[in-house]
Amino acid sequence: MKVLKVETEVVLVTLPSPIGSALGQIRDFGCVLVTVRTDEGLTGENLIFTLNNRRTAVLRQMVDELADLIIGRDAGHIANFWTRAWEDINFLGHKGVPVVGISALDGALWDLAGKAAGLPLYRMLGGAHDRVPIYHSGGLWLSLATDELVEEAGRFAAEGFGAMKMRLGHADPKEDIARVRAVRQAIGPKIKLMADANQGLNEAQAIRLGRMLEEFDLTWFEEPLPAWDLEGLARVSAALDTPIASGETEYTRYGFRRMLELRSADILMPDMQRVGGLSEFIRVGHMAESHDVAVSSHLFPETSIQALGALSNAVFLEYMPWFSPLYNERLSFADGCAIVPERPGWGFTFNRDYIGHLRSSGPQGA
Ligand code: SMN
Ligand code: MG
Repeated sequence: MKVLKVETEVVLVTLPSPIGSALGQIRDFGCVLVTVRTDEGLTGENLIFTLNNRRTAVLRQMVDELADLIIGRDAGHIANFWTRAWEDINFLGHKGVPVVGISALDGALWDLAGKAAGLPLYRMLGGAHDRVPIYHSGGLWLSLATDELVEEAGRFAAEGFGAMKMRLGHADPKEDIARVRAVRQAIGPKIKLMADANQGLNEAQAIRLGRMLEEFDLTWFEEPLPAWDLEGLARVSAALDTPIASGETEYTRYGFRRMLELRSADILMPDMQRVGGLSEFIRVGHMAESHDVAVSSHLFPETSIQALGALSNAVFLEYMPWFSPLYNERLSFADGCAIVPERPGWGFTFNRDYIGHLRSSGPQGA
């Protein structure tokens, strides 16, 4: 099966209301939808995005300009594409937009491979679990007042979520502590709670805040430090009993190898578009397993679930429903877990009606 062509299109996905995090306010997402077409009529799909639609055109251009590496080639030679693309991006660099471009095509090729084999990707990659514990990440934002936080946490618990994540980042750490205390009191001791600082602290602040957070039995304390400070993160990790989760802003096996060597984090959380696609997510997952380190995921629940379903050391899928309306299918849940779809490929296909509606009504139609 040969690749005939690669199509990209941009859609703007807008949140019902803006949300606040230490990364700043988030209003919408510029999504680049990628479709790889083959001579046998099968198509592979994938998506990448930018926050607040900033530089979406740059991402799209990156994918368009990597497409020549797969057109006319065997669609099943995914590792071959990856290696050639790695050489091809050398001049621009092995992080950032070039890697996101590789991720986009890698994922679409895997979707094709799964569809061609009639298998969900987690089975093609070895099949470790048919369900993965989830935590609700689509809420508990910094922009909520404490009473709103408590109300939302109670609602997630009532909906059956056994784990959820809140955000940290108030100028006064006492305010962060008060908010974590309020949420913990609202959900009780059994529901798992994570907290994400989104890189907002320095080493001393992170250790201090982390120590104050120990009493709330957090499942993890996420991204306390700027993403580049892996040595500092290792020191924060060593100083605290609470597990540290990080890696959503890290790239490829080389970035994660360094995190593992330094023991920067207890839980790695590859982001499907930054890590280098499904190929690299799995490489990182296996490398983490060889260090007895756990993996979670970052955003992209519909695709990340196939990676985590293939990894024995997977602990949690981040459930963030931002892009769910772009698909025809929905994740299904049971007992605090998401069920790994048994449909071929990702098991999620683009909802062309909804995408058509977004493209005709949105300012970004392209
Ligand atoms: C996050 C990342 C990007 C946008 C919003 C929230 C956050 C997470 O770090 O882990 O979900
Ligand atoms: Mg995070």
